[in-house]
Amino acid sequence: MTRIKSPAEPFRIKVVEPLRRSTRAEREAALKKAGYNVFGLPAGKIAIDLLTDSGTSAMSDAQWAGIMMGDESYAGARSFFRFEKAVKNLFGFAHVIPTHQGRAAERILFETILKKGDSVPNNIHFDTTRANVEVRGGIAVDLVKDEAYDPDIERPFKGDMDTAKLERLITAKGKKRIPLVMMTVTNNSGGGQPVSLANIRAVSAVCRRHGIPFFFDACRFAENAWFIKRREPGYARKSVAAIAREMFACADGATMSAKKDALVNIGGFLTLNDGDLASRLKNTLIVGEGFPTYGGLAGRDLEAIAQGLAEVVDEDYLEYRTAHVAYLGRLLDESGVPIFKPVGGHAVYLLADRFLPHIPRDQYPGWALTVALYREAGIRAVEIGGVMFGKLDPKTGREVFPSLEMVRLAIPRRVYTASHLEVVAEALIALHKRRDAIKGLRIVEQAPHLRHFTVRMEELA
Ligand code: P71
Repeated sequence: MTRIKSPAEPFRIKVVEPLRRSTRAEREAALKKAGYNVFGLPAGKIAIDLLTDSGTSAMSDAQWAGIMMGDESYAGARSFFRFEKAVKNLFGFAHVIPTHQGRAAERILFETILKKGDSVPNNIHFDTTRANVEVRGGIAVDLVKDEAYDPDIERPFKGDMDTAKLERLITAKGKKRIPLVMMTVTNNSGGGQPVSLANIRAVSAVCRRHGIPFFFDACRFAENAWFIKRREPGYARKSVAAIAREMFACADGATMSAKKDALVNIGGFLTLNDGDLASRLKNTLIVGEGFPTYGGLAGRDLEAIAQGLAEVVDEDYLEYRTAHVAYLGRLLDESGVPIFKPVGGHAVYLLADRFLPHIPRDQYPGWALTVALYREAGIRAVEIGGVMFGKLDPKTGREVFPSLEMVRLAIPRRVYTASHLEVVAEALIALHKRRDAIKGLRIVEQAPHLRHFTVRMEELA
């Protein structure tokens, strides 16, 4: 399998952390105790952890140096101003409000602007965004182009929103019931696919025409900008930083989980142009997160974000990053393991319904695959399918499933080498050969929102 070449890491390793081994019996016991939910596993019993790329990056020497330089003043810390400058430099909005992570930015935003019954369009909402809309009685509407749901068409920008669907929604609901339009870059629930600048401009034009604010869910903005540079005509010679600025110039603001493309372990922010709204958001922030110059973070965290934002737009890094993820995709694809195509920016998504055609959707094939992968190889992945996004239809009492049933192998940034990816590919190829032995599951216990985090399951005989 090493015929396919892996990209060379554009860094050398200065600090290491041992990987842990476990026996199959230990993993079996851990699964049982966790209710067959990989979120419940102790990380000490995991060999390679691909649960998420969020908050799992390795920081650079310059970021660690920044940690020592953190100014921990309650108000007006030097670190805040450095952070604010770094965010403004790439995002270009007038106001920057730190939060402890992305979902706090979402909560504060929706708490302030969303009324019961309002609709919030997005290309596809990720789980926390959807939950933050829905817990306030809002309706989260996914308006991505249909091609996003076809895992086989190789198109460059499968994260693009369908502007005709957006126009129809605005006509149907009225612009007063749509407090904002969001756009997730890259589109995490749809295979980590990028959105083109042409589409960003088109969506922005629709929003401006109707006077509806347009916000990015910007977690993976740098990976998105890299794909624009590589795939969209006219951008090959622009810098990723310039492309990012061009993206954000089309919008009114953004929520950001810094745990992804700011290369840090914790943090987030809200950034926007509207001064009145910024003041209202800060009032909400003070009640729940902290004073507006730290927003639930330590000064050192703000330093690390500022430095991370400078590093993430480095083009050697982004070329390696996307090639590294694509390398795992190619190893799997060449061996007939079904994956979503093309490979996204931060993860390879397995097509669980094709991997396990003998398991019906109501026995959660994606979830079953995460259990099997851990049991066999100590590798942790996450289901992005029927458990994460399934809904009970109040009329029929039956579960309605999202169209894609996937398992995401999210690759932490600067953490694993190409050899680790080869171990993952080998385990999955072996599992695919023995797939008939994998069993479906049923839900024993679940929470009303974001059930995947705490659900308890039982394997079916
Ligand atoms: C990811 C996560 C974090 C996560 C979520 C569910 C299970 C496991 C891990 C978080 C996102 C995201 C997008 C597009 C907002 C958030 C929230 N993603 N928007 O993909 O992907 O950010 O975690 O900092 O609160 O693993 P937050």
